[in-house]
Amino acid sequence: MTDLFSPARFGAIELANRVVMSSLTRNRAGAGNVPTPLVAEYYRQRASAGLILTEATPICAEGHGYPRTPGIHTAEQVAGWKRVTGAVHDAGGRIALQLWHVGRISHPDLQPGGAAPVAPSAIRPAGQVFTGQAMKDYVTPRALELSEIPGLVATYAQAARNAMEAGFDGVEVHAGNGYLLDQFLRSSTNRRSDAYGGSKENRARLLLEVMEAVCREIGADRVGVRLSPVTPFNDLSDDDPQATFEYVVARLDPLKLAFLDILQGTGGAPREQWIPFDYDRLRALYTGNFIRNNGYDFQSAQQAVSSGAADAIAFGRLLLANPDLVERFRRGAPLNAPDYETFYTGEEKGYTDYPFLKP
Ligand code: 8OZ
Repeated sequence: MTDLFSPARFGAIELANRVVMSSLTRNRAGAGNVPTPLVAEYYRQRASAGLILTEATPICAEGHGYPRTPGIHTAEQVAGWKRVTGAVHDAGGRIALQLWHVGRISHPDLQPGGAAPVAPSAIRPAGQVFTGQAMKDYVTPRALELSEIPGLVATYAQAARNAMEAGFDGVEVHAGNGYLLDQFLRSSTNRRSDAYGGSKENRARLLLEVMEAVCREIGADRVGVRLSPVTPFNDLSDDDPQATFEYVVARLDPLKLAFLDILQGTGGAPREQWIPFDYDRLRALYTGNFIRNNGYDFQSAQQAVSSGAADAIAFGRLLLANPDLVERFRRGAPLNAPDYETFYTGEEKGYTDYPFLKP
């Protein structure tokens, strides 16, 4: 019987088990947004997970919206990531890079030349952004010109190429959580009147072009995608998320990707507060490897994998706080509690100092 400890093959990637490390922003990159040896140590510690999905990683300078997030668009960043992939591979793990563009979730202080961030439409997000010095209100973004879209698609493909050069086993395109591709997908942030806005078919067009370009660049069997159909994080929503995301998943299926990674529910909110959505419909529409994410514990994860509801489960906070989560699950051992104060700050504190089980 297949369970959480069973090996799996996701496209070209062999997983030792079905415990996936979810992408987690940790803000520990060094100068030039380069991953440091400390970042390599953090991922190495978690290499017993079947697959690590890295923190969200900007594909270009305009894709940044937070301080100290490591990029994949300079030679120094590629060299820094080589340290990370080498450390994880030496420890027997597998690691895919999450490709990210924040779109409007940025600020001129974080953009080249102090320019406005880009987005599908000039709609300002509610809320504030930390620019590295201060909290500032979001600004009204600049709507991308139609003529800029092919260059953007090519930038994703180039970033995937850079990830291969850095030694990653694959990439995950980040199309969730209110960032650029999600801003195109969901109706509240996409008011375009061209081929990339309006109907769900048009709103999905950019993501599908990005997926096709990235697959052409590195092979579909090393490419996954993250979707989050209902999270309101970063101030967006969809008029009919079920219809939008059923369409997206049906169009992704024939690409024969390595995996589809679905963030269920609403950020860190408890299950009772989740916006209703039928994730089983997405599972039924998708014939490839299906990762579910958010709020699982050992029991519910085992149940999901052994019933076939998922091929793997991604864990965020549990793997953050328990580098040896797989072994703890195996032994039924107690878990370290995550320290929320050090999620986004603290260097090694709350990063590489969570204790392992005694042998
Ligand atoms: C938390 C803080 C900053 C970024 C996401 C990349 O939600 C993020 C993120 C999360 O996908």
